[in-house]
Amino acid sequence: MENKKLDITGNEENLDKALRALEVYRESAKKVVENIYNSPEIKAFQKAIQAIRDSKSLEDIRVSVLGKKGTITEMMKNLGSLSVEEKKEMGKNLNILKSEVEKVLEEQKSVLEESELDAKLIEERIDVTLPVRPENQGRIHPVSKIYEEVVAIFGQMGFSVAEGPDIEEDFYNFTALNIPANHPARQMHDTFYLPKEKDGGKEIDDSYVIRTHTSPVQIRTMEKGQPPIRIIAPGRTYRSDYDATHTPMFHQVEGLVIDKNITMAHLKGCLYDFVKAFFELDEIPVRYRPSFFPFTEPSAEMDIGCLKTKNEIKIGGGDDWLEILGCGMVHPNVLRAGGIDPDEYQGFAFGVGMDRLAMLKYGIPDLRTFFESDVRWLKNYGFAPLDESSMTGGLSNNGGITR
Ligand code: 2U9
Repeated sequence: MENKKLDITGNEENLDKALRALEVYRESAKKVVENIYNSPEIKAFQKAIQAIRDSKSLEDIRVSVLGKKGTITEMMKNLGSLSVEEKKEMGKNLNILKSEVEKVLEEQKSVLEESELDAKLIEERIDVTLPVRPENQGRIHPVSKIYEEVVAIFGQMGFSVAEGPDIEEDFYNFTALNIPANHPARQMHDTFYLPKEKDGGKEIDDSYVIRTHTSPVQIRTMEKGQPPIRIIAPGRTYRSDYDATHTPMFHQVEGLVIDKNITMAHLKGCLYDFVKAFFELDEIPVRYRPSFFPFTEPSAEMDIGCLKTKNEIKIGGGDDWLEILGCGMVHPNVLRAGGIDPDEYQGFAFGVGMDRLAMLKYGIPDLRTFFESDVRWLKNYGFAPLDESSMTGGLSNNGGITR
């Protein structure tokens, strides 16, 4: 084919010539392609390639033909030794050969990829009929269970849940609760005091404690708004004590109801309903014994009837009594500290240890084991995560039997 630069800027004749030359070029190029494509060598190559069954061998062949030292690459390198005309002709043909070879290799590559994928899909097929492998499921801690139950019971009675900080100011933990400085109750609480802060070497007067009860939450609630108030304050509390029934961190739930004309009859009705719902019994004998707390006046302790045998306590019947909680009418000083006028409003309050409730309801003998983080213990005493406590759907889900 001619290698003249085509002049298409001249007359019609030149343009005609150029178009014809282009046509001739196309025809000859097509022939070369057809020739190569139909050549026995390419056909044999294609056949050999189609017989290859794995990608690795195919890649080896690609490298041996088209790689840096591959056959075609070497042939391309050798073009330098040919004359200009030969080089042009050979170069063109080699390019066509190269792209044909590439095409054959590519086609086989996708054939192999597809069949390898099919094989993989068959091999890795999921057998949906296999039984599920047992999984290590988490368990709900008995205290969390009690927490949920208590919230469900008081929630149905119209109480809201109030929360507050674990680190408390002395005022909220003691003073506002009618426990002034040097009051013996401060010692009774075995308080953890936080180190006093210093300002330029001078000790700051405010002292902080980790709360010894959740009562500061109620003071904070009273400060925020006027009655009616109907809240429970569940949460962690801290006292320096350690034996089978005491741990330095334990859980309390306290309740507070303040409104006009609230009496001890409301207290009794509310707590009676609570113990019946909590122990999932229709009737429980109860009694109130006079007691003393600085924040309530009068104060009482509530006992429930039970039967104590050698190994267990059966709640709800028998001649024995079990102390379950403390309660009383909120002391006028406490109402005043919370910004509420005791001549206008009265209230009742109660406090109960949630860990103790868990020990009683679920028969767990030693409180210390609650906080040892032993998964074997949790497996035995814990609850299934989806057994939600509710007043309608079952509180403890079969009295704790479905552990
Ligand atoms: C305010 C006013 C009054 C909360 C109360 C008790 C009685 C009580 C103990 C039970 C077992 C603590 O966990 S325990 O050791 N609590 O006996 N608690 S009355 O009285 C309040 C609280 C807040 C503003």
